[in-house]
Amino acid sequence: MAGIAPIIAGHKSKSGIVARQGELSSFKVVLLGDNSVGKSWLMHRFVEGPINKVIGSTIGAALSAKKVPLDHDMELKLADAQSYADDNNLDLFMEVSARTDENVENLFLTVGYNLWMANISAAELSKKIHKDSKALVLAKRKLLRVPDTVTELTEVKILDLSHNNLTAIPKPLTNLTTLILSHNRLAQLPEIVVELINLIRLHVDSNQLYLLPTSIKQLKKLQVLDLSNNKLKILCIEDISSLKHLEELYVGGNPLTLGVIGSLMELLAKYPGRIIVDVAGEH
Ligand SMILES: Nc1nc2c(ncn2[C@@H]2O[C@H](COP(=O)(O)OP(=O)(O)OP(=O)(O)O)[C@@H](O)[C@H]2O)c(=O)[nH]1
Ligand SMILES: [Mg+2]
Repeated sequence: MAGIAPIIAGHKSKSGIVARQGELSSFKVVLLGDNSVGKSWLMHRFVEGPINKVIGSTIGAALSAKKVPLDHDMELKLADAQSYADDNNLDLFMEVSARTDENVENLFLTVGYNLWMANISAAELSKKIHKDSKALVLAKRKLLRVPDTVTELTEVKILDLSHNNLTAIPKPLTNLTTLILSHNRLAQLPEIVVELINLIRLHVDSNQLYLLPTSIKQLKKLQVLDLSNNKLKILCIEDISSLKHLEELYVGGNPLTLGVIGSLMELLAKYPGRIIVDVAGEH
């Protein structure tokens, strides 16, 4: 399949008012891209559904075209498109097909949610804080970035950012006791996390972590550390054992070496009944 890579820009409605959940939010979206990459099809598929008519070229200016045969067929490989996106620091990369409807709604909703969140004020965001638990749940928002305004909400104790598309997080709140980053695209534990010295629970499961920084030992109050379903091959057992309050450690679903698993078992034997270590896969 040929790669279709429209660039999308947009802005919130003229009123400048950001809608609350359940209210309508309107964005103007502009699809930019080379000729015939599928911009019109994509928009049609999202707005009107299956494409059962011929959509002509969208011409905004005089245009002439000539077909030139290529020496060879060209196919854009997904990996090449991905590295183009990485090299150009594109926030959003996903394979989309207007023909098969793959990811079309996901693409537009991702853009919409992110535009909405990028413009949200601290006052608006603070209305989402759960009064009793002081929890702020921003899970499943298709977020590519955490709104900077989060850092102003110092009363938040529990921050749930799970099931987004985050590759990084901004300086979060030092008062946090629970941080849930599960199911994102983090390749490393954001450096900022080890500064959250009041953390008791840290969930970073189902990301792309390949290393746990040694500075994890700064989190002296940590009781629960969920690292399952990442890409960890090694774990510094010394760092783990220096977490004196650790009660639960989840490392299943990582390609841990046998040596590491052996050391974990030794750790368990050393502190019988204190730490539960789960090395089994998905849980
Ligand atoms: N296989 C496949 N073909 C597609 C898809 N989307 C578009 N096409 C093909 O690409 C052609 C061009 O799509 P358009 O949506 O008209 O492209 P455009 O980017 O709007 O082009 P201009 O308006 O000329 O700039 C269509 O006639 C389809 O044959 C897709 O998801 N899959
Ligand atoms: Mg068009």
